[in-house]
Amino acid sequence: MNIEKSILSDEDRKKIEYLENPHVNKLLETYVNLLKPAKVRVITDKKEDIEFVRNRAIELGEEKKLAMKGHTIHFDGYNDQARDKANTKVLITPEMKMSKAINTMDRETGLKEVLGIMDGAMKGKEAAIRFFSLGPVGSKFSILAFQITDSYYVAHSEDILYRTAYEEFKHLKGSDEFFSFIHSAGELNERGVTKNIDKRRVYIDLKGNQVFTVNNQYAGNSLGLKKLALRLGIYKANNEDWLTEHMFIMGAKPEGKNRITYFAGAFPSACGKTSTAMIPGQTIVGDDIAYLRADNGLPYAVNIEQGIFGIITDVNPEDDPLISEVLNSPRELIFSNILINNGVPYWLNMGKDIPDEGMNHFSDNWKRGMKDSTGKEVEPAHKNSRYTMRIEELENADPNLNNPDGVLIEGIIYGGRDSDTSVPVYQSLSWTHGVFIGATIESETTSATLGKEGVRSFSPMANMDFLVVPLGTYIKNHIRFGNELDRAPKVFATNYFIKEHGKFLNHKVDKKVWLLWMDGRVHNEYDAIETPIGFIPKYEDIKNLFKQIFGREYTQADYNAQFAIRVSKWLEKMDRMEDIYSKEADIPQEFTQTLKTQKERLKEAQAKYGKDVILPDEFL
Ligand code: SPV
Ligand code: MN
Repeated sequence: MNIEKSILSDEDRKKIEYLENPHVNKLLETYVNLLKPAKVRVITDKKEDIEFVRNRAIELGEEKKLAMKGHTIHFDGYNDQARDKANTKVLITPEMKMSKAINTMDRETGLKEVLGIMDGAMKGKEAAIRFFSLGPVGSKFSILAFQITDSYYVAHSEDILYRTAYEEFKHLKGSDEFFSFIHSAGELNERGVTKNIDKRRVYIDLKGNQVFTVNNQYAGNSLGLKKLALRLGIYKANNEDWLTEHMFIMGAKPEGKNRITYFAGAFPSACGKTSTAMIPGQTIVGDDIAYLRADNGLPYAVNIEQGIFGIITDVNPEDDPLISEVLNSPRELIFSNILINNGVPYWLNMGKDIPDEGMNHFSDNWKRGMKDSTGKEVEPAHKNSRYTMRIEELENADPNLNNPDGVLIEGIIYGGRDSDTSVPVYQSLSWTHGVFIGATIESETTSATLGKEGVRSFSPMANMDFLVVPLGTYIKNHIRFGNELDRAPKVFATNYFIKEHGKFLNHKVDKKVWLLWMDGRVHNEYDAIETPIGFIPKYEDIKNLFKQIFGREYTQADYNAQFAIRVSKWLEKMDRMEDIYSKEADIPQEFTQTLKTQKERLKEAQAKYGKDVILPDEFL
């Protein structure tokens, strides 16, 4: 390896040579010489190496210790608080087809641009070389990942979120079967945050199985293994015969029944995904990304992560008791972009008064009323502020979290945010209808984001931001995956956000009832009512579940308001979908047909009952 001794010490060089992998050598040599760090540290699986990373993040000022043992705070730049969709591009060659909605760029042009920006980006900085496994170590599901970063916050976060796998690279026996991620936060300002945000780029090179990301720190942009690996995984899975999904995995464990039933679920950001994966009394395998494979005719899944990068806004002891417990006790935990006052963390809607000053993502001396350069008042914490923790820290961590065989998936849940159309929970009429439900997920913007409220954004399988294959290919592969199984998972949809007169019709905790109904459906314990949109629960079953779980009275009026089929609203949704999908090439015929028949069923019901809102029991 042609890297100077002053940059790569003999000891670190030996760690690389031990792997006997010419592809690793080449990557290291190429990108160290391009990025020009002052020093390179090779991090193995050894405790002392991991500890070095943790300490280095603090020594370099990327994280600060908080009052509670093990807790640290990291700030991203004021304009680097979420995924940068505009500058995230999929690099393609002329023969590669993509949907129009996917942000693409010619591969050669993109590589030239991003490598140009990366030239010398690590000057004066220290780079960490990391080796991880996406999925349990040694599992047939898993894919290895190589990372170069000059952010020790990134390297530290990845230790919490992923399984370290330096030794696994040795087992590759020289092959190039791994993903690689090259990241630099670029030049930093006096607050230690990325200075050249205008040169922020996230370029996904599908052909090269690699991602280049520069001038950013926010984890959704910077952590190779999270949303960057998700894209490479989607590409690989869709060219093979399995699925890479933006899904949590959780185990449903109804009281008094000696069983566990695993569900995987896809929800767009801020639609209750983590809180579904964390429903009290159940177990969690993962909250963000899953690989699904068929084995002997049955679908199994692993969490590619071992930690949670969760939204902290709205987390409070009443609604999220398990997460709150972790956030309020000593352990290794990174907070990001919240308010710090006297070493104590504060975030939005935490169920406690927030001080009027402190250190936050805007300033070391933030005071209430401060305005940013656009005149907008700066909130104490960012709405997308987060915590980074290990799943095994949670008391509801599932025992199969690291099982290399994965868990058997018996149910799939699609979530959305919809104030006026869908019901709290329903089940698809078939696997293909389930794929249709997933492929028509929408989420509404809320008052908490800029712009108009209630604008619906479309995200098939909550994966729109990450799709790197044409939508038609993706849907076709989904339909095939289930059809080839001996027992496909039952497919459900949830909506926690239905409103009447501007008020939510459900409490946050009600999702437990919907989950246990789905669990019962998987085990054929409940009858259901067939409606044009799918199967909905019967009043008695839901009433009993509310009584059993919360000791709460659930009235027929509650049920009618929540489970009425709002036909014209559904037809509007079908029109929106028709509009979107008519612009896509190669949509499978089964999908188009499902859309057509769903529309027909809705119209027939409208004609038969002569009204727009049909109460559930009318379908009996
Ligand atoms: C999401 O937005 O879906 C997340 C957080 O899980 S991020 O890492 O930004 O993608
Ligand atoms: Mn996510």
